[in-house]
Amino acid sequence: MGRKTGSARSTWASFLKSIASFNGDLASMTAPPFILGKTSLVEYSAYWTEHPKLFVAPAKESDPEKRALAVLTWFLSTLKQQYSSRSEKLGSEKKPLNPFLGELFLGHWDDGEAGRTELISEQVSHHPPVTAYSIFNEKHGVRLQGYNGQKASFSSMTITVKQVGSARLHIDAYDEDYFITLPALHIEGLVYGTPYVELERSTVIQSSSGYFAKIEYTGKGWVSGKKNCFTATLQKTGSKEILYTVSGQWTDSFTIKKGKTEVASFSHKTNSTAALTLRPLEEQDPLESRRAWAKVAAAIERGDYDDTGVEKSKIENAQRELRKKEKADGIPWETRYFSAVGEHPVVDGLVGLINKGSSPFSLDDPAKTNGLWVFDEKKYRDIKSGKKNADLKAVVEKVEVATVHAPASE
Ligand code: HCR
Repeated sequence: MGRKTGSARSTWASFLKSIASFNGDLASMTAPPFILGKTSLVEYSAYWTEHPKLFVAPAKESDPEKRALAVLTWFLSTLKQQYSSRSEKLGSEKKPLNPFLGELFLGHWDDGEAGRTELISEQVSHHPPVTAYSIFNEKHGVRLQGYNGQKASFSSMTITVKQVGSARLHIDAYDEDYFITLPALHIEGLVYGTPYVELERSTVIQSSSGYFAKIEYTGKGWVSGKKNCFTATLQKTGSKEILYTVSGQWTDSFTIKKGKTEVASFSHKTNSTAALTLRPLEEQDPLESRRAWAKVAAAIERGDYDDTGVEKSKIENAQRELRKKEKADGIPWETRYFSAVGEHPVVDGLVGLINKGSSPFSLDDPAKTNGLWVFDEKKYRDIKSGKKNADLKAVVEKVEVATVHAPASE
């Protein structure tokens, strides 16, 4: 158990005992203080685009097969940030802060070549917890949107997490869509007190132009013995011919082959991530994650777990008060950038293609994510043009009032 003290060791042992019977809602899991992360889950959407050049690369390919390969390459490049960056940086996986309803994470990446890529991430549901995001680069006309929640179970000393939801990439110039499913994962290293993520099973990417990629996560490779291994193939939907095979470690490097010939490779060692720009804390509104959680994050940073609890309770109580008020007023919370829709023809079409290609797949029941979430361009434009400012001011004031009046603890 590394360098943990005797009391940390016994806290960890009781934590392991407690999760043996938890209900699958990761947000409700009470983790020992030393495993608490300072980052809210609403921030994790940024992991999709920490390589902006790869994100926009598909738009530069005029051949649909090459575009599909560029999408697959970009997707594979995102896995390390999504699933291992925290354990690499902090020595172990951490339990993220549970986003509150309406929490936002807004920023952008500026890159000489790719231009500006914008990020909008919003907590669109609290029960069950669901985060929606929209990431777009206007210069290259590449747009990603999606939403996700998690369902967890515990057995044989591992937490297994199934992701509900999906992502969708759109390339304006070709009016092309890519439907992307999200990997299941499990947490390894729990017994040693150094949790880290391993991906499992498979994910698929289906394009409207008729290309299908399947990524199989094999964990520790049988031959290499290395962890985080995968093999991916790119085919025309419904065809048996494999156009490209990609294999390697999603945490390190991979090679792309046509038949037996290597045609390209990618390594995280030579592809550094781009820094996300956020507004200074004092300019952010109270719903923005870093501002809202600033006191909690500072308390975690100082290792002051009493204060962490006090500050967390202030936010949680303020949220409870808001929900009560909304109920009393009969005015439910309005998500700022996203809307839940009854049906999604583009996604349905892409899922239809997957099934036509004889890879049976069905979408998650929308009830599991409190609806099918889409980026609402109108809401976004209204906010950008200032049309929605008055409403936002009211919401912000409401939150501030609730925060100020919230009792310090339950
Ligand atoms: C499972 C997880 C919370 C969810 C995180 C998700 C699935 C969120 C959406 C992102 O796009 C991708 C993603 C990456 C993370 O790897 C995954 C987290 C890993 C651990 C965390 C648990 C809630 C932490 C459990 C606490 C342990 C350390 C005891």
